[in-house]
Amino acid sequence: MAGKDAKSNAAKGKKKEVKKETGLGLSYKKDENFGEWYSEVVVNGEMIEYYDISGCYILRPWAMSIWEIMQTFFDAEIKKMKIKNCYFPLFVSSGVLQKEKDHIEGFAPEVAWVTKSGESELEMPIAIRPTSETVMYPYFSKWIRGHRDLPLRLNQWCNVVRWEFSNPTPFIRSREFLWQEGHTAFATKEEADTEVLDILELYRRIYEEFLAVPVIKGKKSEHEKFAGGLYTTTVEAFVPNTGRGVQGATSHCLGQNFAKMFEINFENEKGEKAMVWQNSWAYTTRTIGVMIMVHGDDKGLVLPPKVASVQVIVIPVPYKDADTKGIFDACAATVKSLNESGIRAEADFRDNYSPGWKYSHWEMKGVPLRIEIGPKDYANNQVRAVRRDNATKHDIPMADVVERVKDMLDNIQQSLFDAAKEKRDVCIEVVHTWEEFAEALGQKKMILAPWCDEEEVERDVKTRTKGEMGAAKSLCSPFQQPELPEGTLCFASGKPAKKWTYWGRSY
Ligand code: 87F
Repeated sequence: MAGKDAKSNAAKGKKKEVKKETGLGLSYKKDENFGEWYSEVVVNGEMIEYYDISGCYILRPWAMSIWEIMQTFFDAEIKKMKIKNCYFPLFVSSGVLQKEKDHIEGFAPEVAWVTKSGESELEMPIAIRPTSETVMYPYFSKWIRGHRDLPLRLNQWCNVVRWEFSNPTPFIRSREFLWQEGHTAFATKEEADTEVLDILELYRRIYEEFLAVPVIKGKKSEHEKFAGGLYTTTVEAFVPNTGRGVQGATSHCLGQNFAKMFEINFENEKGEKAMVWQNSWAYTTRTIGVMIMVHGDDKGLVLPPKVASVQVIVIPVPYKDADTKGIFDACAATVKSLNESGIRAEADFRDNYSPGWKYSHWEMKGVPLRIEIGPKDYANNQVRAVRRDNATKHDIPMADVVERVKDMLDNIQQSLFDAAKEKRDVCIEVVHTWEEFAEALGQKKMILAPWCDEEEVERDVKTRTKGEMGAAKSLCSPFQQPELPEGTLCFASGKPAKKWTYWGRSY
């Protein structure tokens, strides 16, 4: 594609001095071929580079900077909660990994093993952590003796490997990914319950306040919860283009299952032996994929200001006889005053690209706000600001730049969230019967239905909806339950309904 466009520009004899005058546009449209659009946007937006191992991706600085901004927020918040960071090894012995049979059973095919060093076989294969329950909990058992050792609240920022076989997607489903995993132990269930929700609220804030993606907080069904735990809470996002729900992050109460297995006991205040109550919780680089899918458009990425490493790109627009030096100095001064007031701004002074090329380039990368300074702006002591989210143009007096840019960035952040919420909300369909459910599923909806909450019925829903697009499953029972009038029946079984639950296809 690049070659073709370069040639056509050369043929027109345009801008010979400008290198790489390549077509920057995307070849796929979000609404026409979402899958190809996504692959193209993550690469052209310089988030991802594909790698020669399927399901593994290079996270380029543009993606990593988003991860780091969320990490800085979350890390500070959990430190306020007295949670401490640690680091456990990447490798797990098979004995330790398989100690908790129930937990590992369904996941076993996804575990990657190291079997050789150089040419020699290892005496025992060593697993690469897919999660660290079994890695950490033997040491919880060792470190927890009495009630004064509790709570024990640890977190680690690391990578994990799950050798997935279903279609890999950058950020959304990759064989190696980054996450934080929190693992905590308490003397009482009440403390554990409280933490589960405190962490879930931080996950909601990451999605809603940082990524501008609306999520639904709720509880997973028995079928969808983490099998090793007592209950699982989740923040569920939705991708309107594909009509799929996506588990945004999870916060589990593990109850005492692992404490039993790993003998994590303590002497309580009465001098009796007791078992700890545990939680585990994680969010991953999937967050970034959800944000891209929700906000991206036909011009590329659209980054919410709060996670954009460059919030404002300043582009000089020199013109033949104009005062080029004056324009460049005005750009530098604008960046300086924005930076001094805490706004992440940069100027693109490269002389081998045209202003038009730069506009497309930074649009592709999703920078929330572009500031152009041309001869007329310079003469009038003003700048032109162009919003990435809605392409509106605003002429701003130089003296007001900082204040106005701040307002605009806040406004963009809010507009992105509002637009995403509106788009998601029109995809939510309330149904009461199987016919309505099947119809809504066909229309790629996220479905809210009264449910009897029986595992058998969920399995049945899965079987009845199997097909090319994948089966429907329960996403979560929202904490905010609409009223459920007496006598309401389950959409799938016709038995008395116990709760409202979201259903749909999912990632
Ligand atoms: C894949 C292979 C082996 C998910 C796996 O959600 C084990 C597992 O235990 C596995 N895939 N899980 C569940 C992970 C549960 C839990 N771990 C800590 C979390 C949050 C962080």
